[in-house]
Amino acid sequence: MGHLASKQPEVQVLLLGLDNAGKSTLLYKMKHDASVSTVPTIGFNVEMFEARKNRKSISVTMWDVGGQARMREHWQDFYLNAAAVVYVVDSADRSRLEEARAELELILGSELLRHRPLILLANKQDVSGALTVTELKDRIDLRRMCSDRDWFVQPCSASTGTYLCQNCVNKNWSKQEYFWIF
Ligand SMILES: Nc1nc2c(ncn2[C@@H]2O[C@H](COP(=O)(O)OP(=O)(O)O)[C@@H](O)[C@H]2O)c(=O)[nH]1
Ligand SMILES: [Mg+2]
Repeated sequence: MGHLASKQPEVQVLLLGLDNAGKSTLLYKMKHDASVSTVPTIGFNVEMFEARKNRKSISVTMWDVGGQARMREHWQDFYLNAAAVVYVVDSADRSRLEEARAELELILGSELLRHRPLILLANKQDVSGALTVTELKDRIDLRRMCSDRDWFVQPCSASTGTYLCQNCVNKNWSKQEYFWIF
């Protein structure tokens, strides 16, 4: 087998969401299966890791772009090469849900992201009182927003790794499956 045959497909994924949603925590959990203390992201973090699609390895480059208001104007710079968008919501912060919804609507309105699939991560499910997936779907009308793209909503906890990591206690949803959508 030559080197060409072993060249893996590569995809770029954008990790977006308001500041404090849990994007950086998620990125490092996915990369290292470790809980890392994060500081608010200035600029961006980027990590590559292996995932599987249809039993084939793919190389995923995940961009975690700082979520603070002044960073959001730069999100568009990352849109062009994105195969999919992962939008992280802090399900425990009801006070910012409308802000998160409005920001998502803006993102999905971008021509550059037309037809790109969306995974909405209902993060912080370990916090008691967090909105459930059903409640989130009610509040964020994804069916309307995503009429021209594939989408799904996935509950998770970036801190505990629930539904994210292969070695986590609850591994109904492994890292491999996470990327079926591409
Ligand atoms: N309880 C809980 N806290 C989380 C979770 N994910 C992130 N956090 C915390 O939320 C805060 C913001 O996380 P961070 O990853 O920096 O958010 P970012 O601004 O979106 O990158 C940090 O204190 C994290 O420890 C989670 O699933 N559960
Ligand atoms: Mg961050």
